[in-house]
This record gives sequence, C-alpha cells and structure tokens, in this order.
Amino acid sequence: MEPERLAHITSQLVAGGVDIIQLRAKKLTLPVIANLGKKMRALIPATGPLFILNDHPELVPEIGADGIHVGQDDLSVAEARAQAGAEVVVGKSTHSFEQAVAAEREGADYIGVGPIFATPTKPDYVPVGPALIGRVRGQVHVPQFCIGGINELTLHKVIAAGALRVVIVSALLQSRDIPAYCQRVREQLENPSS
Ligand code: TZP
Ligand code: MG
Repeated sequence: MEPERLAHITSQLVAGGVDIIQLRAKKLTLPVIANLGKKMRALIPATGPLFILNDHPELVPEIGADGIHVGQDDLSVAEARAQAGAEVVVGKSTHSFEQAVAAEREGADYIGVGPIFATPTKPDYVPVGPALIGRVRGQVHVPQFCIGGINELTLHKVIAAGALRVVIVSALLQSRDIPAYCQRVREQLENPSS
C-alpha cells in the first residue's frame, strides 16, 4: 500500500471509531516499516485508538506504538515486552483452544482467535470455525479478537458464537466508506440481537 493510501486509511479508521489499529507489513524492510509507523503514529491520537505494531518489537520505542503483536512462531510475550518496553500492550495470535489458554498464561494482554473463516488474507491457515469462540470465551479472561473472513455478512455468525470483538482487514480496506462500515460493525457488536 502506498504511503498516501496508508495515511488516508489510517485517518478513516480513526474517524470510524475503531478501538485498535495494527500496522502489519510482512514484506517491507525495517526502515520502511519504521517510517510508515511514524506517519501512522502522527495520525492516531494518543487518546486512542491503540496503535499496535505487528512483529518487530524493537521498532516500538522508535515509532511510539502502544503495543506489539506476536504470532505463534515469533518471540515469546515476555521477550516482545522486554524489547518493546514494559508499558506496552502485548497481543498474541492463537489458532486453537490450547494456544488461547497458553497465550493468556504466558502474559498476553489480549489474544487474536482465528482464522475463524477461510480468508485470502491468510491463505496458508486452516479455519478454526466459529465454535472455538465460545470455548475460548468460557476459559480465557483477557480480551479476545476474532479474526479471519469476518465482514458485515459473516459478522452475525461470530456474534452468535459469542464474539465481543472482531478484527476486519480486507472488508474494511475494500469498503467505499470506511467510517460508516466501522460504525455499522460496532452497532452490530453492541446490539447483537437487533
Ligand atoms: N490472522 C488470522 S486471519 C488474518 C490474520 C492476520 C487475516 C484476516 O484478514 P481478513 O481479510 O479480515 O479475513
Ligand atoms: Mg508475526
């Protein structure tokens, strides 16, 4: 994504009232990520949403991100926290009930749970299915963010399965009106029966 589009989308997400924005740039070099991260930091108010960097905890102090997100094959939560700074939020991706329980025990401040549905954004992962959401919610106390194939049309299925929070990537990026999309999703999450 070009830096201008990244800036535009960041501002649209802030306008939409999301709780968290994550910078996830799998194919870019560290200096480029640091540069994009600083641009995003300038657009995301210190009062929120939280700004989380995916991978690269060593860049967190330079960017001024609020947190760091690690995957199952990345650094441990403790190592990420040590590199990113004691005050930062640390999130961890989980793909099973056992991984969700383990991530909380390891000290994660929040977890991702997914991919719930098949998604081209993460084609190499087998979907876990919505039933995992309720199981995790019953045992894990830190906030859980359901991710993978979630959009306005599939949202009701994860809400019915117990989801309180969702991550949406492609549907939001492709939306014509990102703030309105965010607000409709929030409305559904806050009024699950309507
Ligand atoms: N981790 C699990 S699924 C996923 C990640 C990063 C991608 C989610 O993207 P989308 O486009 O909202 O399905
Ligand atoms: Mg990772």
